Amino acid sequence: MSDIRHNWTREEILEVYNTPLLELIFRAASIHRKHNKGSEVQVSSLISIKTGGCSEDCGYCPQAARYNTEVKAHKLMSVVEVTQYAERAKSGGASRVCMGAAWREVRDNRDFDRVIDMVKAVNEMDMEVCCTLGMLTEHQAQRLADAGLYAYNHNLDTSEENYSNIIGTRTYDDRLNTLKNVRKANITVCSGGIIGLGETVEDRCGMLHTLVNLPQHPESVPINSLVAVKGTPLENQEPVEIWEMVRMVATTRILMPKTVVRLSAGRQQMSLEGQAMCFLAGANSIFTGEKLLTTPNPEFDEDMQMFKTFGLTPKTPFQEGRPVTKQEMLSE
Ligand code: SAM
Ligand code: DTB
Ligand code: SF4
Repeated sequence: MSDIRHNWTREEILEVYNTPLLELIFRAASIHRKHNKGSEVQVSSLISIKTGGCSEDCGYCPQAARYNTEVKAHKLMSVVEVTQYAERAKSGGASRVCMGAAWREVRDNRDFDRVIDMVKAVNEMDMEVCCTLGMLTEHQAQRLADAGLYAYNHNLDTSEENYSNIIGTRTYDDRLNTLKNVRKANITVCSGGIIGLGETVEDRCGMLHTLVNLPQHPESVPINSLVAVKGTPLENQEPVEIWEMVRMVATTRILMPKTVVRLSAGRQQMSLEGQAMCFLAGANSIFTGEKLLTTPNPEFDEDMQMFKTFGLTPKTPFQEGRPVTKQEMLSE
């Protein structure tokens, strides 16, 4: 049977997830090395281009306006500010920049025009550009693609069954519809979720079931571990054990052998040994820089020391080829 499948059942996925731990890690590590360079890790940098004041009610998120958190709202950054951040990220070895906005959805207004200019500017700096801006229409996705956007991040976050316990202001189908619009525009898909929301193992596997059975596997799957922020409804959630993170990473790797599996939020709370297990089990991307969007991340120097200790090297950009924009196609 091929390693790349789109017909996984939930039972099969649960069976993988519940495999005895060391056997699970071994299986995931073997698949990882068969399909990818085991020592290569993609380094991405996050920029919060518009912070806080979001109208959604995502129970985990410090940027939702309705919760009383310490996040200070900030209007959309200027293109110059963004390129300065991107320049710094590049000199630190990042091959991808991800621009995040605390929006429910993109609106066709001047702010979106400015984001288009940001995408063009970072693309010209020879880095892969990713955006996460909330829901998108087909036309908006196409505009981003034409500006040279490489990837779009839009997480399913949890299973369809658990979704309404965490988020009430949009549906699972809304999320899937945006992913469809992103695909149609030929932008690569980045979609994953969070563990530690109070979900069951079945919910984790349910989310992976939806992702793996999409017509095409997402090119990246971020696995976040909840950063419980004071003032959010999930502020008192117990932290997940590192073994759960390892199991989630390993299962994602086995299900989607060629996908970039990103160790996302929650690294600040993980030991070096825990992160080493995750890399062994197939994680091959991280966010670097002292901040994620609003919460702390390990210091850049600590991460570079970790790469040295583990013998990891940062991945260079565009190994899978550059996206061809409509304009380039027309001029050929
Ligand atoms: N507003 C856009 C959206 O919701 O798609 C983009 C930004 S939003 C902050 C991106 C993702 O960050 C969420 O889907 C969620 O998976 C993750 N996230 C947000 N807050 C988090 C937290 N406290 N802990 C872990 N992950 C978090
Ligand atoms: C993703 O899956 N994780 C990143 C990125 N995509 C945009 C965001 C994590 C945010 C963690 C909470 C914060 O820093 O605000
Ligand atoms: Fe808004 Fe995104 Fe946070 Fe939800 S996750 S509240 S949509 S910024």
